[in-house]
Amino acid sequence: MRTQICIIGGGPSGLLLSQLLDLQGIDNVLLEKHTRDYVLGRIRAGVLEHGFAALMREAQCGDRMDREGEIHDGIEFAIDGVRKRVDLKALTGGNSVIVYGQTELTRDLYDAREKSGGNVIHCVEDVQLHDLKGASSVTYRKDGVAHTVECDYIIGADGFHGVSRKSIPADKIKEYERVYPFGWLGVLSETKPVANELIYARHDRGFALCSMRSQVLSRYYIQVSLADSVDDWSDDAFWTELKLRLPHDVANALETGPSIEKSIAPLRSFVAEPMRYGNLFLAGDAAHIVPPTGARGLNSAASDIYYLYHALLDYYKKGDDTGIDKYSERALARVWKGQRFSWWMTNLLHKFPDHIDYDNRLQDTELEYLFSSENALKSLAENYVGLPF
Ligand code: RFL
Ligand code: PHB
Repeated sequence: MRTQICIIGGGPSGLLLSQLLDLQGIDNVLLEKHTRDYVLGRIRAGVLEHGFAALMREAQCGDRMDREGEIHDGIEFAIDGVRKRVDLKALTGGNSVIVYGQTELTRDLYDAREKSGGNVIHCVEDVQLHDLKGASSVTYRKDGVAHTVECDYIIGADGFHGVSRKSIPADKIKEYERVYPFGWLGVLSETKPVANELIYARHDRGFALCSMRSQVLSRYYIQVSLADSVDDWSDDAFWTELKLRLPHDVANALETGPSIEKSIAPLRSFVAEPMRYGNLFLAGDAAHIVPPTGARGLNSAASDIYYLYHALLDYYKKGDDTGIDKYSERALARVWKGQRFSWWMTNLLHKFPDHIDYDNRLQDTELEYLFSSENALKSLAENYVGLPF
């Protein structure tokens, strides 16, 4: 089979690019390792930047997001039991975020690809990338049969554990990594969210987050030890610990119920650069990971797709390869800003097991400064709603 672009990975990055290119008549094939149901079963991000939402609309996939997603003009911090609101809209001169689950967004993208007859191939095995600096191709097996896709460019959108990044020679890529000494235990429950806006809680027992997917679906997280497993946490134990970390009025108002999903995610910061090798372009989690505290991961993936889409459009429509040559540099400039913000939010709000008293006092001071300075709050807000592409 021959195509212009072979996309590896059917997560939000790969699907969004596939849809955007297809609308411009740029031929592409998307290879996904798992079934659609498996991909949709992964409960992940919930907060979309306004720029990402605009890209979803451009991909003609924004209708349900605009109908069912909730616009949030602010977030709350709870510092040792005291609630403080960050007015994102006022601080950024009018920008907000949309709370709409990654699951729903991915479902919309799959539906759109299906509707326009997109070539999305699931359950591929043994994906291999060939001749990245020449006549490139991708081989895979499906149902025991070997296939080859010949293409101009390959997009590695296959997440952190994918094959694309690993296909780049080790001496041509530099990896930066920080692993945090704790994880997040997340619970999804069919309960009414405890507040109208997200609450990021800093507490001596550890960080907690109250988030949501809709008015009848809540998402909560607590910081846990890396030694913990999901089996160590019954639903009762989770709710009890969450309440201990929240302000009294929030804890009293919390509606609890059976968890319908419960998982532990380790926290990691990671960047691989450059994001291009020959005809291979990395995008999204394949090239970078952030701890979820700043709600940047999916949004950083979306900004890669924005740069990549425009680069490919210029190349195929105008014969201009500037965007292609500049992709890695442009994408990384924004990726690193997302890294900085996520690292900062993580340091600001978590209990670090290895922190000495000095570090803890600095954390207190950072929070005091943040809520005493409009400029500091503006910086937080402009990063949270998303820096311009
Ligand atoms: P994905 O979603 O990992 O998709 C990659 C796809 O590639 C497939 N794949 C392969 N396909 C073919 N061949 C192979 N060899 C393959 N290997 C892998 C996989 O099956 C998969 O379908 O990467 P993508 O598309 O770049 O999307 C990135 C986002 O998923 C991720 O950044 C966010 O979920 C991160 N994240 C958050 N981001 C936000 O912007 N806001 C948030 O509020 C937010 N919350 C979160 C998060 C991530 C979390 N976890 C679990 C890591 C909360 C959590 C708990
Ligand atoms: C979520 O709802 O899953 C979520 C929201 C905000 C974050 C991280 C995760 O910062």
